[in-house]
Amino acid sequence: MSRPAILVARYVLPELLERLSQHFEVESNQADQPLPQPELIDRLQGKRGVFVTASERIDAGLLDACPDLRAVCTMAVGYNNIDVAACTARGILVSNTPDVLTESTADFGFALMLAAARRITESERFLREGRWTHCTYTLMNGVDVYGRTLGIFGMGRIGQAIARRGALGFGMKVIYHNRNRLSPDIEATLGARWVDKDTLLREADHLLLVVPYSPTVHHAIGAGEFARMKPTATLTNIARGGVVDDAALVGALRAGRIAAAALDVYEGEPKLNPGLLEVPNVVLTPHIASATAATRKAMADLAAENLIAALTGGTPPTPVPSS
Ligand code: 8YV
Repeated sequence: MSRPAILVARYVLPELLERLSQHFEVESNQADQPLPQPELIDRLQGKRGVFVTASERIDAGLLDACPDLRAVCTMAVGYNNIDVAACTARGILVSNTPDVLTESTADFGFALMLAAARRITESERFLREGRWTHCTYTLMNGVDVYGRTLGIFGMGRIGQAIARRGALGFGMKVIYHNRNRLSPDIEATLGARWVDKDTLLREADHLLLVVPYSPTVHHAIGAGEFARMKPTATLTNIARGGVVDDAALVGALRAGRIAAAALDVYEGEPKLNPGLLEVPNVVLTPHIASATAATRKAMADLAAENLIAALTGGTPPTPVPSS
């Protein structure tokens, strides 16, 4: 019997291609340029499985055009780029990569928040541009983190890891808003208190967004929310572009409605709202929250493990909940 054919839609380490080739006829994209949708569909013809990242759009149109697909395995914890209901309706497995990236992503989210609070990237630009002539009382005064109130919007694995960093490492008071409350014992362990969204906005000194993207949270943070935040507050988004109204954020940063922001994800990425490139009080990184070599390898290995199990009669370790 011929071996199933798969497409590895983005770059992976050569040894992982080798591992997949032990089970499948593998077509790869080591050039790692995201495939335009028509080319992705064309290259998926006859394929039983596909390895994707958060960049590839797996929608009903693609699934209709690729009737052989049986498994979509993404190297990401977020999967809003995949129409899971359409996959489920066609009996197609969808998997993601939770847990293996939790700590790296939480580290990065906390680092971004610190960088925004203490104006680290703004200070570096100031120094590199030769503008530092002497120390002054107000030079790059930021806002404190230690002992302040950490607000977390979205309290899943990554949000809880961030809460641990704040409560245990920085003596912070942790409040959170989530669709579902955590159990009392987890709240006690984290020292976290559930609050409604309005309270989260009003009380947080540092607000971190780690909520999974869905239309229900599109522009969950916009002009109205910035108006309710402290003028000394910072906002950090490591969730997904679209959770924040980036145009409203530019306005809030320009007007000083909040002190600073840090973004790893953007509406329309890799393009950004041009205003974000003009305001000094924002830290900008290119969607790298999970990007350590070890964690990227663990994510790719887990996505491949799901693909192998799904297409060889095994049990995929991390299927996403079917819609
Ligand atoms: C991905 C991410 O690695 O896991 C996610 O949801 O956004 C990142 O960790 C990146 O999007 C590439 O897939």
